[in-house]
Amino acid sequence: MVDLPQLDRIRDTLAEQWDRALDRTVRVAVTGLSQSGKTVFITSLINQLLNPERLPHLQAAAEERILASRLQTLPELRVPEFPYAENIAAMSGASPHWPAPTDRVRAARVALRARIQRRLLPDSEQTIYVDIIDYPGEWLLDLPLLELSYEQWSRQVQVQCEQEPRRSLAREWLDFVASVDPAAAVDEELIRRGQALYVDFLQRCKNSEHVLSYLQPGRFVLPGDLAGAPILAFFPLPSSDAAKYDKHSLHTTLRARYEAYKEQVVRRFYKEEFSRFDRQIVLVDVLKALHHGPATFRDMQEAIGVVLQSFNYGKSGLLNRLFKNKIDKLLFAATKADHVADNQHTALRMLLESLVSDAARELRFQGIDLATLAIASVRCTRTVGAQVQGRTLSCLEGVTKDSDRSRILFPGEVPEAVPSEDAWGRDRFNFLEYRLPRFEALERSALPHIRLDQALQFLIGDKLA
Ligand SMILES: Nc1nc2c(ncn2[C@@H]2O[C@H](COP(=O)(O)OP(=O)(O)OP(=O)(O)O)[C@@H](O)[C@H]2O)c(=O)[nH]1
Ligand SMILES: [Mg+2]
Repeated sequence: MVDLPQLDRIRDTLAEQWDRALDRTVRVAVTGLSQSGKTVFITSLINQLLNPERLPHLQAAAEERILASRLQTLPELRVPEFPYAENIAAMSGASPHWPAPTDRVRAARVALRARIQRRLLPDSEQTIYVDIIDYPGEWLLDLPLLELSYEQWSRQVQVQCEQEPRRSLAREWLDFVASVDPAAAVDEELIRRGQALYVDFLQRCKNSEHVLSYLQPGRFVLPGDLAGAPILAFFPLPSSDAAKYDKHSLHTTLRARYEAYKEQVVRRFYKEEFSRFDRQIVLVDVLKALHHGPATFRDMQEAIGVVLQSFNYGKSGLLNRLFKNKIDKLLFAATKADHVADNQHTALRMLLESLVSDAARELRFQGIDLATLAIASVRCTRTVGAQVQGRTLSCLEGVTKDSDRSRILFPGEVPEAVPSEDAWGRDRFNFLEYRLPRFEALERSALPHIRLDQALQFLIGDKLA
C-alpha cells in the first residue's frame, strides 16, 4: 500500500524530473546579411516578449500563460549587452529613428516566467530563457572563408571581378595587382597600399547603387575593434603557381596572414558566438534586392547561398565539423514585409522559398524543421485600397524615407519566383523604404508587427507549451 503523502512525494519527484529533462534555455541564432534587419528584429522580439499583448499566434501569450518577463544579464559577462533601452528610445519619441548599424557583438537574454502544461501532471510555473546575439552582418561572410585556401579565395575574387559591376568598381585595385610580382620579397609598404586599395574596392561595392553584399573578408568592411590591427594586413593576390614562391615572398606572406585571420578572427568569432545554439532564423531583405536590380539580387542570392552552405548541419557540414553544432528548427524570414501591400505577402514568402530552395532541401534532409515567413519586425505602413480607373488597388500609406509627410503609393507586385533575365524591366520593382511612425511609451507597449508572433511560435513556442 502507498499512503497519500508518499504518493504526493512521488508525484513531486516526477514533476521535478520532467522539468529538468526539458531544457528551458533557447539560444536563437539570428543570421542575416548587413542591413537585413537583425537589430530591429531583436529589438522588436524583446519588446514583444516584454509586452506580450499583440501575439495571437504565440500560443503561450494567447492563452495568457506568460506571467512575467524581463531582460537579464547573460551569464557570459564578457559580451556587451544588447542596447535594447537605447534602441527603443531611438524608435519612439518625437523624432523616431532606426538603430545604427551594428559594429560589435552584443547579447541579450529574456527571462520568461510561464505556466507550462505537463501531461498527466498539474501545470507548473517555469522560467524560460531566450538568449540571442547581435553582430554586424558583414562578419557573416567570413564563415565560408574557413573552407577556402588563400589561392582559392584569391582566384574567387579574381573571377568575381571579371564581371560588372565589380570590374569597374575594382579597376584601381586590379591595376595595382597587375603591377605586383607575387615572387618579390616582402614589402610592408606595398602590402599596406594593396590592402587599402582592396578595402576601398569593397567599400565602393557596398556603397555603390548596387549595394553589393558578397564582400570578404567581413572585417575589411567593418573592422570593429580590429581597425588598424596588423592581422588585417593582407589582400587577395591571384597567381598562377603558388608552389614556386619562397617563404620570404610577398605571396607567401599574404597567405600566412590570411591563414592567421581565418584562425584567430573568423574561427574564434564563430566558436564564441555560433557554436552553441538551438534555433536559427535567417533574415533576408528580398525587397531591397529586387528594388536595386538584377546585379544586387544575384549578388545577394550568391552571398546567402555560400552562408547557408556553411550553416550546413550535416556530418560533412563546416559547423558540424568545427563545433559539433546542431539545430532542430530553422526559419527563413523575408523582412520588411511592410514595404509592400498585405496581398503581396504570399508572393514574398514564395519568392524567398524559391531563393533558398537548394539549401532548404539539404537542411530538411538532415531532419531540421523548416519554415518560411514574410515578416515585419516593425510595421511602418498601412495597406489601403485606392480606386484607379474603376479598379481597387492595394496601396501603402506611410512616410517614405525621402519624404516628411504621409502619402499613399502603389508599391507594385512581388514576383513569386526569382525573375528571369528579361523580366527585369526598368524600375519594375520599386519598393521604397519607410520612416518609423510615432509610437508612444514603447517601454510599456508592444510595437506593431507582421507575423512576428508566428516567428516566435515557430522558434520558441514548444519551450513554452
Ligand atoms: N519598414 C521597416 N523597415 C525595417 C524593418 N526592419 C528593419 N528595417 C530597416 O532596415 C534597416 C536595417 O535594419 P537593422 O536591423 O539595423 O539591420 P541589421 O541586419 O542589424 O544590419 P547590420 O547591423 O548592419 O548588420 C533599418 O535601419 C530600417 O531602415 C521593419 O520591420 N520594417
Ligand atoms: Mg545590426
